[in-house]
Amino acid sequence: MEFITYEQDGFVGVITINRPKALNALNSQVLDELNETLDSINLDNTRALILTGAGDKSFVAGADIGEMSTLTKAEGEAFGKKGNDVFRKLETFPIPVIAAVNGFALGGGCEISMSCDIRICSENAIFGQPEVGLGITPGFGGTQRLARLVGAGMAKQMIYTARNIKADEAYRIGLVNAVYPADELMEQARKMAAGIAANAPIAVRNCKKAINDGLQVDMDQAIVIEEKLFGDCFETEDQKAGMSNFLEKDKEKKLKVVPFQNK
Ligand code: DAK
Repeated sequence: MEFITYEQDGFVGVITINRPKALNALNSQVLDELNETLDSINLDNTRALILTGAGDKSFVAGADIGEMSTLTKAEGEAFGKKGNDVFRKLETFPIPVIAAVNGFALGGGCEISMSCDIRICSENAIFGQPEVGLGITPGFGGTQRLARLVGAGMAKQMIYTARNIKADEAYRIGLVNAVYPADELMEQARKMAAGIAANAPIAVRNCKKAINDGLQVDMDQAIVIEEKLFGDCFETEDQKAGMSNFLEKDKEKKLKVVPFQNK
């Protein structure tokens, strides 16, 4: 792979978009490699992912404007589908994905971070949806995910004005969960990922699915989704070990080492 690196650190996988000369902009090759990387992850020994960008200036500065500038309508649609498919794969990936946003997250960069479950960023991070200035709409889910995350009013302001916001404002409006000094960001991301990975893997996966699927439907249907995924946890090694550890007051025995069990 030329533009994506993958590193496995215990139960945590770190994906780095590595095209720093173009501020990690997303061209077709980056999207293809990201897709392949996600497909190749061994879900039996990986419980959380971190997505970040190479270098200290940019997470992802958007879709590649050079590549897009010459696209025909049909090619534009194909490029959009490629991006949307990868972003949706990230969003519905069975395990949690943390975006460690280390600088610019513009256009497709902001959008890819919003396909992740959790966003944390460095103090120099800049978020924005500049597309209307380029004559296009946010096309990798920006109009949909931003409004769901920060509310329609704030999303509309950001998208219509194409104004970028700094890390502290992103934190204030709930776009990111936390802001760290740049040199602490990855350590904090790894710490959070390790904390997730230390919990019962089936339960964590089912929580992700319950939240994602439940948000698409009304509350009556959402509760049914939750009940099913709650029920699915029973009779698993995780559930048996987790509850018996509590009942036996065995603080040393951690369910955290139970390997992922396919039911
Ligand atoms: N694409 C391609 N190259 C980029 C790039 C980008 N988005 N952003 C930066 N680069 C390249 C620059 O061209 C420059 O390359 P060289 O000239 O060195 O070869 C290098 O990265 C360094 O950038 P700068 O020299 O500009 O660095 P500065 O520090 O001066 O400025 C900047 C940093 C991030 C403010 C600036 O680079 C910038 O404004 N970049 C563009 C940001 C942007 O507008 N991003 C949004 C792109 S639009 C679709 C779905 C989705 C999308 C499209 C279609 N469909 C459904 C069809 C998504 C659209 C977008 O993301």
